[in-house]
Amino acid sequence: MRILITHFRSLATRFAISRAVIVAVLLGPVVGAMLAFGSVAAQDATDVITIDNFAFTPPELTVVVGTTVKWVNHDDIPHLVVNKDKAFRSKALDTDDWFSYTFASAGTFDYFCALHPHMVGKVIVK
Ligand SMILES: [Cu+2]
Repeated sequence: MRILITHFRSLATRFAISRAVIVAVLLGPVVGAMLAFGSVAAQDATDVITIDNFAFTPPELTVVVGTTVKWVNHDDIPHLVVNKDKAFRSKALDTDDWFSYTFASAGTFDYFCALHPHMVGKVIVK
């Protein structure tokens, strides 16, 4: 009888493991596809311009209409992002602060830092 119970327990354990394996095998590709789709969608939607050592990188960025561009300040001093034609203007961005703007129409958008006007950049929207 004890042997039978032990045998039953090992069967139950094996069944539980195999069920976990089946769930993992079934869910793996689904979760993988969702993660892949999420990262592709994020890449499509947002482009990042970093502010480092008093410069915008990349200084010139070309995007499609509908793209959100995010500026992130990595410097230890504040910077601003101001469009020459007043389409957008950030607040003063401290270290690791960011500003984003979604480009709803095509055009060339020149911008600069209001605190350091020699810092310039350009977003070309097609
Ligand atoms: Cu600046």
